[in-house]
Amino acid sequence: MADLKSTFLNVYSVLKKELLEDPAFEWSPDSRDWVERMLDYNVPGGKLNRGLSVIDSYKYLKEGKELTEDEIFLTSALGWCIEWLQAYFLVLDDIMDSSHTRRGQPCWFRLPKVGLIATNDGVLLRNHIPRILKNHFRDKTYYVDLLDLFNEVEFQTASGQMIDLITTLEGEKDLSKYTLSLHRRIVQYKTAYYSFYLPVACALLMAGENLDKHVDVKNILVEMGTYFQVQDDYLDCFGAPETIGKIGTDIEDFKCSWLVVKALEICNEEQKKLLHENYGKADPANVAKVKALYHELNLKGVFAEYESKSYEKLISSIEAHPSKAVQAVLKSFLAKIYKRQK
Ligand code: DMA
Ligand code: MG
Ligand code: MG
Ligand code: MG
Repeated sequence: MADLKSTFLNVYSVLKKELLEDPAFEWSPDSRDWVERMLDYNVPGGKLNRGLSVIDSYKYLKEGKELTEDEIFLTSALGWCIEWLQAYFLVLDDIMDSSHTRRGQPCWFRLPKVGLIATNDGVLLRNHIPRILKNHFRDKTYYVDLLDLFNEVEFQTASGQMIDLITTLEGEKDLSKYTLSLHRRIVQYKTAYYSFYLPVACALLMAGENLDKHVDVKNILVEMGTYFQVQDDYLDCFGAPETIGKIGTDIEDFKCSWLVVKALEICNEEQKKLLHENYGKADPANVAKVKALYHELNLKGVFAEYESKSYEKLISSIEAHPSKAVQAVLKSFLAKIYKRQK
């Protein structure tokens, strides 16, 4: 495993070097230094689960056969494209969510030298993906499908971000619209497709599969991604910032978080009034009141219940899948996130 990760990181260096020598641009030392620093700051510092799982998934699809050097490089390159996509969305997400930290360091836009240049860096990160794909997949039969897949998933993610953001619009702050079905719609689009479906879909394309024949796999992965974002919402409030590498902002930002949806479901009239008065305010005193209510409502317990139920449901839908190789892919993915603390 440590070995796989170091191989994966080596591929990052190769891809970065190619991008920094991209012949479509006349590089200067300044521009090269900027992009290199921007990439090192934003691309490789996460858990790398999404990226690594392309390699893992492809291995399972090959049913244990040793991967060739070339296959290892290509699956890693696709994994990195997902990490690039993630970096692009996170750089912009942190600006829009007014976040302070990410992966244990200040958000990129918080660096005094960076500021809103971060928005263009986001655009650059996004542009790097088709450049990597062109460099390494242009001659593959599945090249067009790969481009199409990344385009589709990017569109879904950006649309999810849009609905995540417009529900919090100033002047329209209305907790009564926060239901489980709105929450599900937001998280399915903003998180599940790119974090769960995309890595497996990349591996399937490389293995010569037609994605239209794997709608059942997609549905399970979207379920898993939904569970993953509920964990993210939970950790935003109850996680340890030192462990998750970020300080939560969902209460301040009036987000349609799973926690507030659950709180609204189980609270009495008086508690509802407290939520209406304190949710979505930047003042730490208001935030503290919301957190105290979450404790009072035992949302930790409600979440623990949700977590084990989701796990059981996912395992039974995975076990209903006809292919053992696909089952292995999905189970290994689930094992990586079940009861995660970060
Ligand atoms: C993240 O939602 C979704 C994308 C597409 C980045 P979020 O704002 O809850 O993520 P985080 O908690 O990491 O800021
Ligand atoms: Mg955010
Ligand atoms: Mg966000
Ligand atoms: Mg979050």
